[in-house]
Amino acid sequence: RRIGVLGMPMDLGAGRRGVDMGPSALRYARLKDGLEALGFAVTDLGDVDVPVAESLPPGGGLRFLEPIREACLTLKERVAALPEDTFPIVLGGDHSLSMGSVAGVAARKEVGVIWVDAHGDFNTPETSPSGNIHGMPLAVLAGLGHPRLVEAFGSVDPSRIVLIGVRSLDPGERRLLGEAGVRVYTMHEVDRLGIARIAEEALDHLKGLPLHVSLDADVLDPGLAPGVGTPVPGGLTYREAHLLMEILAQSGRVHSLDLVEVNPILDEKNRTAEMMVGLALSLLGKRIL
Ligand code: DIR
Ligand code: MN
Ligand code: MN
Ligand code: MN
Repeated sequence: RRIGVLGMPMDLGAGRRGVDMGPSALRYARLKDGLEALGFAVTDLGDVDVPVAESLPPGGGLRFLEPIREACLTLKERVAALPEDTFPIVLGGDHSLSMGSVAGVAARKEVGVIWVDAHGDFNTPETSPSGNIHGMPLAVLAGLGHPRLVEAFGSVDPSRIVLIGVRSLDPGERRLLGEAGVRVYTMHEVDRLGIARIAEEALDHLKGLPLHVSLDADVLDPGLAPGVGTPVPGGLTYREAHLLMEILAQSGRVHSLDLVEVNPILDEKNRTAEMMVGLALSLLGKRIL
């Protein structure tokens, strides 16, 4: 029962600054202590080197494509090199880092991906209204998008991806998600079916696969998690989010986790990081009884 924690202090993929401080905020919220209290042997492997925006040339084309690619390649190698018995938790940082973390775990074994997010993160350079790469990582993982990214990180069949909590899709990514055959549970389905049924359906859809969970803080209702760059009203409640994590934990199939998009500059105290740490503990088996 080993856990390796890796920080990825990157804000190059986001439209607003400050999400590079997310790893510090999550550590400050006592992630390591909480995991140790559950009985895990936790090693903090420190941060991956990520250049700060001010040190980079403005450059044309997709914003910060090459430095993001480079940092994500490093993350991919670090994750892929972890011993088989070590559960990686990657602390973000903007969500573009998940290109590296997921490609890293997918290099070790075939995985199913549960992407818990207010957004689809399924834009390509052609469909993106913002040009921000954190709106594209799931498409890249599924093989769609800029060839420099797809060739480095394309690693998951779209039929092995489940999106949960979605309530904001750009028109182009909405079409692409449908065409690719990604299973999408929007907040409409959360309301109609309940999060427990969705969790069970997701586990069934990804039957037989070890799972990677990528948790974007903006899936939570902004009232609970104000420290995010792109808040969208009507998110998961405290109880829905914990129940989702608990049901996934009970499956015993989750093998890796990203905690992303925590922006302490936009937060009230450190509430968002504290929420995310609580959810990580539920995902790793914390129970009331
Ligand atoms: C928007 C926002 N769809 C974009 N995406 C975000 O910029 O592509 N993803 N915030 O988490
Ligand atoms: Mn995201
Ligand atoms: Mn999001
Ligand atoms: Mn196992």
